[in-house]
Amino acid sequence: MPADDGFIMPAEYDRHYGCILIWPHRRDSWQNGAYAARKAFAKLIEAISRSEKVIVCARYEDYDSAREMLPENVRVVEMSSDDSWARDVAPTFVTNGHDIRGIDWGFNAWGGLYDGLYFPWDKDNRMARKLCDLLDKDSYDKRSFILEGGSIHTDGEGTLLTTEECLLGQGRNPSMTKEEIEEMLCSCLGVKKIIWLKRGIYHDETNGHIDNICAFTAPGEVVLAWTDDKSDPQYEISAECLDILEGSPDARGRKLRVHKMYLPEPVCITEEECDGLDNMNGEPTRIPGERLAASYVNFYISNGAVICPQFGDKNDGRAKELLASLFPDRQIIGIPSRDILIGGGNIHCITQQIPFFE
Ligand code: KQY
Repeated sequence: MPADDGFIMPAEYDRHYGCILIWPHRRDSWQNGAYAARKAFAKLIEAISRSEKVIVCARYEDYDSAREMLPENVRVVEMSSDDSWARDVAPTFVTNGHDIRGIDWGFNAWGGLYDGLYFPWDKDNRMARKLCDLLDKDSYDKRSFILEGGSIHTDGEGTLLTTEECLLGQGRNPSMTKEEIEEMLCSCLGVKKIIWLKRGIYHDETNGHIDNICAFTAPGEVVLAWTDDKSDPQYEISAECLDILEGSPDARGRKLRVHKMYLPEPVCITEEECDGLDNMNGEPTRIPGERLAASYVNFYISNGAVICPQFGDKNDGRAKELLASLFPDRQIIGIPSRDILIGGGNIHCITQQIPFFE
């Protein structure tokens, strides 16, 4: 187990070797054969590749498209996948300060047969091990425990953030108690304190992944997705998170500084966008007017930049200004990300950092 051998999960703001993404292809996730999503992924990948290595996994039939649309300094490797959520299907890497290893969690498409989002998911479930092999790094086989990378955030100093909505739901590990889940996370990731928020972003189909609502920006500091609109169901959820965060010292006993990150106005999918999505098993995957889980918290911290979703909303600039104040040594890059959001997640969900190793 990583904790016993000195390997821990570092924070995302620690130095990276690189980043993994998966080229989008699924026609019931991404509009018009994923064309618009590919353009958004390509912008993001170019931005990340300015300061760290990027590996993009593409299916055999999409290899040429990825190679043509991506910069030369990006490595494209052929690998099968069910969809494109690297945060959730790539390994969670742990480090001992010199080398890295990958944790191969079980993946069941966010809830398996209980409330999962697609079936089958076996190609996704094989990716973590394949990526460890590709990087020539050892892996821990934890496939008996269902976990997605988007459901955890760490500060690299012993604290982990997650949500009860996701980790204690019926679709992941229903036979485990909260204490057993805590033990698993502590031993695998080298953490000492888990801060449990109750719920994630309203109408988030991942069952409330932490990475859409709250993220560490430094030891002792977090951003929390926020609205002042009391008539929005999100208000009560964010207010409850704020109470918990303010009352939960981190693993080193620090009171967390919570920065409110104002959400965009509710973002809903249009009829035209729904028309661009294929059905899944004869049923539409989205309905016109459905609220999407848009949040600026779903950013990625690369070595040189913080890359943040933009929705064409009045709060786009405010989110970037907050990040600029929290990351004065990094460039803040906004990426129009509605075409990623339509797939059900955002920038953080489609990236997985590889910590630096010697
Ligand atoms: O947000 C994520 N981490 C994944 C979202 C998956 C959505 C599948 N349609």
